[in-house]
Amino acid sequence: MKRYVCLICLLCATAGVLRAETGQDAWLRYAPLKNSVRAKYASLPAAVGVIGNSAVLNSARAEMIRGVRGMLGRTLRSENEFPRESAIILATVDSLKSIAPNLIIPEIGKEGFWLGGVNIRGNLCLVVTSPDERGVLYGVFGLLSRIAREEDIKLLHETQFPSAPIRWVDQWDNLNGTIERGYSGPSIFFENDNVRADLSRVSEYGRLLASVGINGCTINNVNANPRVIQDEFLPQLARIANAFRPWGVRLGVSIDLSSPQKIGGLDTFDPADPRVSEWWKKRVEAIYRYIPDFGGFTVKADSEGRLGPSQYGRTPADAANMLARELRLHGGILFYRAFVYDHNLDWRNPKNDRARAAYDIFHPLDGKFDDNVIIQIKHGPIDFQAREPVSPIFGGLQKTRTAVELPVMQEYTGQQRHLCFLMPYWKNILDFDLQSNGASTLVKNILAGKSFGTSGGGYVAVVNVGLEPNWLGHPMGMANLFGFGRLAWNPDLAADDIADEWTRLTFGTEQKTVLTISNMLLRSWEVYESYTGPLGAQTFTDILGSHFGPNVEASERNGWGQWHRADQNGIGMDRTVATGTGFSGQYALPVGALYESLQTVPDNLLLFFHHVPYTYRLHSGKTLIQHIYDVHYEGTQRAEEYIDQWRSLEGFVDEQRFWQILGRLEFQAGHARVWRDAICNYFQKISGVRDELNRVGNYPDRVEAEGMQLNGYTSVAITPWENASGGKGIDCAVSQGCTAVYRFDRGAGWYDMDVEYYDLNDGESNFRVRVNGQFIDEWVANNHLTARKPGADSSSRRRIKGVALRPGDEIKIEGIPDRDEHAGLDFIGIYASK
Ligand code: GCW
Repeated sequence: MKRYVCLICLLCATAGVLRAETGQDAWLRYAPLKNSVRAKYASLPAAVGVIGNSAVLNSARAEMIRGVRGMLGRTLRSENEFPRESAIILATVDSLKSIAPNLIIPEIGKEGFWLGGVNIRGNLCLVVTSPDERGVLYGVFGLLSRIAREEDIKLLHETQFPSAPIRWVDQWDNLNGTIERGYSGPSIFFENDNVRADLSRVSEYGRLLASVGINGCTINNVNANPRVIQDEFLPQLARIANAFRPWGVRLGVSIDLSSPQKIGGLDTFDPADPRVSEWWKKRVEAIYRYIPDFGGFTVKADSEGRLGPSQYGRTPADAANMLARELRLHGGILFYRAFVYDHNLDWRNPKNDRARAAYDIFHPLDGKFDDNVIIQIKHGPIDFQAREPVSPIFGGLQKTRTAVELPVMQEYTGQQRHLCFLMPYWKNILDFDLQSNGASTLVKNILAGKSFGTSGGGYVAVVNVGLEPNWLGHPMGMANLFGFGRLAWNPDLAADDIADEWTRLTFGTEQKTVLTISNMLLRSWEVYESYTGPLGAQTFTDILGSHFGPNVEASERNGWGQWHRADQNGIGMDRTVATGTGFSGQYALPVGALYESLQTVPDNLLLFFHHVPYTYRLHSGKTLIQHIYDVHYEGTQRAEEYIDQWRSLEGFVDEQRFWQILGRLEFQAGHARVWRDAICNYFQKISGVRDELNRVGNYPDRVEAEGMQLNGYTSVAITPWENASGGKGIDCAVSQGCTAVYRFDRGAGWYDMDVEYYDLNDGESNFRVRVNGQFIDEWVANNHLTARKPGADSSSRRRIKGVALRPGDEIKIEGIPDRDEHAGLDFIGIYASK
């Protein structure tokens, strides 16, 4: 037996980079380097010396040892004293100077680091130093990343420091363990209204965050449960803070502004009432007794049903400052979200515009916020749409610290089911010049405090990792978390460089792997945009429900204000000053004028600013409607191409991640087609203008399920109609199962077959396909989608390749329902194999 175990060990060891990986290690795999590459690091010292003793420095040391052991197969000697040999030295600048007073160390910005080789007491040392302990830890990660990417470290002399002080992530976790807009399993923090007993994933998360320089995390939903700051909960919060502390990640919580009333026994939560501020003072003091380095509060108020200061005629500044004053005494920060708007807007009034809200409310308050208040602003004026202009309020707050809020969790960009690498988008935002005050004011410089001379704000991402081993469900989704951290650290990095770095760390340095994956990442945002919400139409998704599948009309005729105003004549919101809502006037003149004019507005934001007819000609020369058809077909085609691109990496990526990602890409390609057909059919019908290429509504290779010979299955109407091929699907309510039969009537040959089925969240139906009774394929509908009914949120594709068919063959689909999932089908597609 022992011999077999050893043999298995040996096999694992020699399998090298291709050992099975769950994705849990993300970009911190420290995979063994090839022998030929290891030689590059032969001169790396054999010892690591840490000057000082603290949780963060201990993490830095442990990480250094772990990384070198993983990549180079050597275990560094760990020294507590200053080593008497050549060593890697981890120390703050002050402690280093106490040992080597004559050492010349360059100026390093706060939380930054310097990596360099120096001679200390006659020994050549590799120094990782920083003004603060966090920076030492960041330096270690920086050094290890270089080794993992096989870069030279011989002549190191490198200083780095972060662009902005706020580099923070938010989690929208509920205390019951669910996560609002979380797509990767339950919370790593909470379960059953308490903090989880096992917080090992929390410290791992802290490590991932620290590795890209993130220094804070707000752990609970901005739609906050007041219990999170009650006395009995504080010891539990302290456990989370303890798990984060070794990684230099400060803990924050979201609070409910009405807590004094809800849990405090007061009859008010008016921020101007002294009893209210007294109540908060006591809460804050109690929190700091348990968590001396507590980071601060995040506030969502007067927004989507959350109560706020407007109830008492007070402003966000009144509420924010009242809290900030208490936090300030202990070094805490107050994040106040600018996501304040009326979700009961009258849609009949063409002058109403949700996009205006942040500027209208916050601009008049500029200069009134205390210095430890950060106004946290979603990047666009609406809500994480696939394309929006930069929110003008970044230019409208010149005496206030601001942070941009970015969606790592891809709420409106495919929810980690679709590949959508957001760095190219975020770069557009950060590099955008708002030209406030007639001078260059790039968003990244505003955030850094450089444009208007504030003490700097920064970056917040909504991440929503869950208990799934690979954190975000899609291993590729982690590129957005990595990229977020890298951009917050250095917004001058190019999207290509981030893609390249992430791919090397996550999948290895083989050129083919790096090129293939980087290419896929870099075009994925535009691909996603093209089949979901082109030309700045924001989104055509179901805004009233999942935010996942298409539903054009869900945006309209309700108070949410995510209108695109599509009607028989055209699409788009008129946000001009001349004839519309006046939103474009919230930008400084040169930018506002660019958007105001049909001549100069970029095509990709056309429908955000203007309502134009379907026959309107874009700068490209195409009509609006034909553009919509074409980009949906092109985008879907490109999503389809990901599959072969990814398949070309078989053998280059470990099997576990290879198959998992392939599964996601297959789903995406099928779902892109669902999107394409829904949007194109909807607009063809409403506009009355046919697709010049006659693709829309014309599917010669499809057999509608409702048109097959049904046994047990019944035909059901799908709503909205455009979300199913032919507007209908079939449903099996018979527990033993149902069948749908089709007699093949085309020429003999090899065919690929698609079965479009409905995968709901409450059941795992079974499907089988037979040709003339011969078993061909079988699968279980267990994609774990969130949908509760058949439609575009649940529509999934099973592709069966290489089926030999002859005229007259009987194709039979057998469906066996499970619980509330009724083995539903939309259609089968039969295509000549390529
Ligand atoms: O986009 C909306 C989301 C809500 C979210 C809200 C917000 C947490 O659909 O789920 O609430 O934004 O950002 O506050």
